[in-house]
Amino acid sequence: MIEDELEAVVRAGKSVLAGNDLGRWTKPAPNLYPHQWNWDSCFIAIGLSHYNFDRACQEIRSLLRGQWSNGLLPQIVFNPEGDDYFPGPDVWQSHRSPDAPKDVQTSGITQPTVLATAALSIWRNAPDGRKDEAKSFLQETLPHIRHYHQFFYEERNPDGDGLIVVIHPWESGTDNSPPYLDAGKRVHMAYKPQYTRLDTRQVSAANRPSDKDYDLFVYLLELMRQDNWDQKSYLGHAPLQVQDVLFNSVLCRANLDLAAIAEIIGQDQDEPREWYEQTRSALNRRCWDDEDGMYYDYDRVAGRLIKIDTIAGLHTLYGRVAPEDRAARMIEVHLLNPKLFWPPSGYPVPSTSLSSEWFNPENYWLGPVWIGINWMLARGLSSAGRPELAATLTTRSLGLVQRSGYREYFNPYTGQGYGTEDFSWAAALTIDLVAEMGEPV
Ligand code: 9WN
Repeated sequence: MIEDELEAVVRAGKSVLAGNDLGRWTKPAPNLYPHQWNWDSCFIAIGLSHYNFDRACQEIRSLLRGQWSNGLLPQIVFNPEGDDYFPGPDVWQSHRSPDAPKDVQTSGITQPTVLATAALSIWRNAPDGRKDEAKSFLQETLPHIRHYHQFFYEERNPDGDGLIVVIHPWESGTDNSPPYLDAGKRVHMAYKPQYTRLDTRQVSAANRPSDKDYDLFVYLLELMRQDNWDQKSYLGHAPLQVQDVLFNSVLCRANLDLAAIAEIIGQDQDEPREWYEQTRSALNRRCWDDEDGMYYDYDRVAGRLIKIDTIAGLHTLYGRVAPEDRAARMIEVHLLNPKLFWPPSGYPVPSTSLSSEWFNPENYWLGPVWIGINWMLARGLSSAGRPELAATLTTRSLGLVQRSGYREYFNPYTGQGYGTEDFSWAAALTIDLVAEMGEPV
């Protein structure tokens, strides 16, 4: 891309973020997602950190309003003025838990933890004259980040080995990704939940999770709600428990970033380093399949790996989980394979392998490309000593948004965009990718 084109992409990205800005935080999309989402806001803060230090800090402070007293940082902090989203606060009823905050309503589950990574970006990208303020920001946020990570190791670590369990597909951030639908098949639904979907009024049903998937999502929500969002009690009988490779890898990276934050402000780094080691080695022990040369999610209820090739396994690059030999094998055999994750004339990286029986190029997490995923994979490739591949993936991702705009997800063969328009994280992370190329933003 030439300089003018890069400039135009950045300008358009900033205008998407400004359009979705509600003053103190940013919604993920103009209409489809009217509340504040956890990992979306962290990605948004990373983009903002390049050109608006104050607003980036504010994005994170707003998100932290939703933190529970047990450390959980919820998937959604509800906007009292936001409607048209199902399930809303009346369905979640977070106030049933004594741990939930009193002054805001939230959902009762979390999302992949990008908080430490966002805070560290804010410090790194702070203008020279504002480094002291950035350091104070880290001092202010570190206890919250630590408490959030502690939540995982205390409440979601049922085997005590640091392999964190995800109990709801929405918690994974990759909602209808095939491992969740596969694990979902084993959930016995005692009744069919009654509800009305609102998402398919805005986006074609062909591009969204199916009604059957939504039955599973809502059933699991209602089941956990019956336990008043009590983690221990729910984990004792939760019918869906996935030790998700993406989720755990993102946590590994976040632990390293938390350690870096502790170092910057002169605090002890042992705890996050120890958490990182535990989760990294548990992933390598339990989730690596040596025959296939891939990491797979582990179904803790069924007691076995879910051998479906998705982007989850590739996130071990981002999390600095995969040792050199495994990383090299996974990159050659899976990532760069034109039949799996690198469509030769299309757009890498499809969320589910092109050869999987689950693959669908037009439906949500069953195949489309997501900018947030490519961003993590590009960072992962750089960490794995493959900067040239990271650069190629960045260029292809920029080509995608240039072709189709800031859509939510894209067809890996044609680049056609689907889902909402003006998707905030696509805009924010594109700005970050351009900045990482050394271009002004
Ligand atoms: C449920 C907001 C969120 C993202 C998720 C993405 C999608 C929500 C939905 O949108 O999920 O959390 O209603 O489908 O899957 O990753 O955070 O952008």
